[in-house]
Amino acid sequence: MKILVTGILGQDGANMVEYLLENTEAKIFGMIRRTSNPNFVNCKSFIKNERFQLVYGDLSDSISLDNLVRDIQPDYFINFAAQSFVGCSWEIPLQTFDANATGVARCLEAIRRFQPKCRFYSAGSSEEFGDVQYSPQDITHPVRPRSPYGASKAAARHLVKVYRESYNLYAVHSILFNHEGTKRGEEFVTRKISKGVARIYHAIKNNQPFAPIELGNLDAKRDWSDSEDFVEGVWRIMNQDKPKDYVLSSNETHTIREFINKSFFCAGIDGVWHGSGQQEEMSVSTEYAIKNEIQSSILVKINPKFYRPAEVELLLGDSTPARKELGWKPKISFDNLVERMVKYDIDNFKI
Ligand code: F7E
Repeated sequence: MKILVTGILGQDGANMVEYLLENTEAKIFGMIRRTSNPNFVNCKSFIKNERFQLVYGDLSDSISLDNLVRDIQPDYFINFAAQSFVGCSWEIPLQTFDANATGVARCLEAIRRFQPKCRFYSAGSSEEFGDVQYSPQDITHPVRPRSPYGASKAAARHLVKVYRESYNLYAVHSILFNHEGTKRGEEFVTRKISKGVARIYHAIKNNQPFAPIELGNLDAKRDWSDSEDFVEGVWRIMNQDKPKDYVLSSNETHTIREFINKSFFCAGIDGVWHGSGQQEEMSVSTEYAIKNEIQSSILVKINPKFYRPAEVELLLGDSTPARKELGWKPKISFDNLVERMVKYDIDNFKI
């Protein structure tokens, strides 16, 4: 069995490769783009595995995708490559659309022309639901994106459906709600918080002053899971008798503020909130400051530059069908996820 995985330098692609090496006998081809300074930090566990091979390709280059599919003849093509940062998608809307939507069309075309038996997975996003009409959101929720990123993923979803129905391909575009972990990119809010908490934890331990974590909208609500649980769900979605799309989610929602509270709690730092709107701040409690001879007091403050031109205020998934029909269930709770991320960043802290 041969599996082509894209996006392997990122969180999901790397977790997918680890999962496949552990749970299948397949040979895995991991596609990367040519860049002058690639970062293999997420690939340490498998880069030298004899069942793993790095290959060059690019979602913006149909020749590379055609050649890979024609030469490898993969049984599965799992596409986790994307411009995945919503916040940046207003600044690079065309690149976002090219990678996330047209890129998926290029993958589908390569499969249609050179290996139509190949099963294709396109990573859908709860950002497609956007300005939500009801909660919890299931797979039938209307598409109402609020960002160029959300619009690009919605376009990919339509393309997958069109190719599946027109050419009888096994192509799925299942909706992933937010999913995080210790491989998460540092610009996403959860990792920004866990890394910031680790930085402050070490400053306090070494009696040093520290700068606060600067964040945007703390009221947004997200349905967070661990990416390691999701890659198992993706593999189940790819191995049904017939292609069908699902939602993967924790079925719980939490504000950014709750993620912050839990993170400082995990690090043993006692914080209190005060102020409101752009003046809202979290600082160390007076008792904690006295006991630990703290050099600085503000832990979190608002920086409006992290507000988005349009926000998705609430996401809450309903993954009941995936749980009932695929036997999938997330193993890592919200509390475990925060604990794992904060502990990992404290243990691996480097200045
Ligand atoms: O933002 C708020 C921000 O960038 C989460 C991607 O994997 O999940 C992810 O998209 C929330 C938003 O993720 C900061 O406004 C506040 O409401 O971590 P995020 P995201 O936009 O939800 C979906 C499902 C995907 O498909 C995406 O690829 O946090 N927020 N302050 C902030 N966000 C960031 N990044 N930085 C802040 O300082």
